[in-house]
Amino acid sequence: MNFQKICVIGLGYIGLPTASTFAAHGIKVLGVDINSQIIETINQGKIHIHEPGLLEEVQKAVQSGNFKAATKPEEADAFIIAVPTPFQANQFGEYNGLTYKLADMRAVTSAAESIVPFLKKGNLVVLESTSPPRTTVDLVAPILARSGLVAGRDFHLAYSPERVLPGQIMRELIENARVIGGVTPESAQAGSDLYATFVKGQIIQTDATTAEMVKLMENTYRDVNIAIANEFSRLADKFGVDVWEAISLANLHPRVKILNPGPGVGGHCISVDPWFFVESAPELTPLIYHARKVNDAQPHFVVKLVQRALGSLNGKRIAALGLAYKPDVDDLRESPANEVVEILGHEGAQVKAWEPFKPDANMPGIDMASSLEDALKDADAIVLLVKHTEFSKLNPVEIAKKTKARIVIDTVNGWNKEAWKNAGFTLFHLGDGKSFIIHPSHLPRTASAG
Ligand code: SAJ
Repeated sequence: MNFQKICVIGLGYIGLPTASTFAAHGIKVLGVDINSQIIETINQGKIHIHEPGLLEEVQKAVQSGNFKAATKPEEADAFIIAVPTPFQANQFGEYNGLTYKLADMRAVTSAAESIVPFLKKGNLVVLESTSPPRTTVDLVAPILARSGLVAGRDFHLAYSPERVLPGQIMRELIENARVIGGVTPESAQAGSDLYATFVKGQIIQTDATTAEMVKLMENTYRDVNIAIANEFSRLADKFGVDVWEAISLANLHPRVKILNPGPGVGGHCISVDPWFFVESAPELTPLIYHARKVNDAQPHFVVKLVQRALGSLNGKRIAALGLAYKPDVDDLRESPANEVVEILGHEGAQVKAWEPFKPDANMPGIDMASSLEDALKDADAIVLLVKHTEFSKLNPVEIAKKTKARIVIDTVNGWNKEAWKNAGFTLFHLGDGKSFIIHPSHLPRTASAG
């Protein structure tokens, strides 16, 4: 199939890179978003999100005349839907007394509705938004049928999941393998023809529901595996074992690859997508449900660890290092580090947080430090929450000069226990029961000591 003009609906982290990459490869692209400010920004050749390489691509695309943005779609050969699918804020599902989160599909619904007046015979529609299984056939196809045209007979309809990693989107968009699931084999072929415009990775055709499941399975697999690592950290803590040592030894087995425990699972993908399976079939997903619960509870486990290390949290001044949802990114949304800081505050600690990737962030309820020194200055303890490369490189001897704090809680295995001990610190690692056994304040109390 030949594509002269396409409409990309939703100009966020996925839609804008996708739209500008198509335009840079010679296709006329109309980018559509409900936010008129975003439209204005893009038509001026500027961008509203941070992603390396995106600004250059958008500027090139706008200057070439191939890329325009508007608030409404127009007739085109193909339509791509790349809108957010967050949680519903106040509605939860319930099964056997267990509550679970529900996907908010309103943006997908209205994007599909906006296409209806412009849909023509022979068009292609592709859904890219991460969605519960069967969304393409059960939600999108019936909406598009309001045009009088039938998916798979009069026009092509496909689902193609996005699997790019934030920070590397522009490269991964082109190089990653791409799965295209059609409601018919012809729809999958049409989708392949479209993405072959720029995708250099393998393009694999399947059916729409398989493609939806593939995306959810990838992120659920990772979530469940992080949950078991987090549960191992709790067991090791209880049994006086260092979980990091135990994991590295278990991983010597040729068929074992345990992931890293940490303060929890953040971001908008891995902590969200498994719920789409749970919502679609709560009776079939006890493992996925409980893995989510384990990871969601991990910030509370970290707070208990800090409390044990300090004896009490009340009035303690804590320097929290890192607020991003994972190392070396500037994205602070859905971050377990934020949650740890908030809970520490509720428990009576005075926390000052330092995030070098977003020093000016305005986080409600969080006292942001203006520098590492500012965070450390009056601290009683240091808590490492994100393994940013620049934190891993900190020299404990230098840190000792900047703070009176001598207790350090490392939740990500970023620091070497011996080096910090030699510099005069007592360092507690998450999941390291050994550090508590040797710490004098945690020896069992004698009867005389009360
Ligand atoms: N994390 C751990 N332990 C680990 C690995 C990660 O606690 O061993 C935590 C991180 O700190 C972070 C969270 O998990 O809080 C998620 O980070 P991540 O790097 O695992 O994943 P994301 O959310 O940045 O991106 C994922 C990727 N999916 C997979 O690796 C299967 C990416 O390829 C997807 O495109 C993206 O989700 C998405 O958009 O769905």
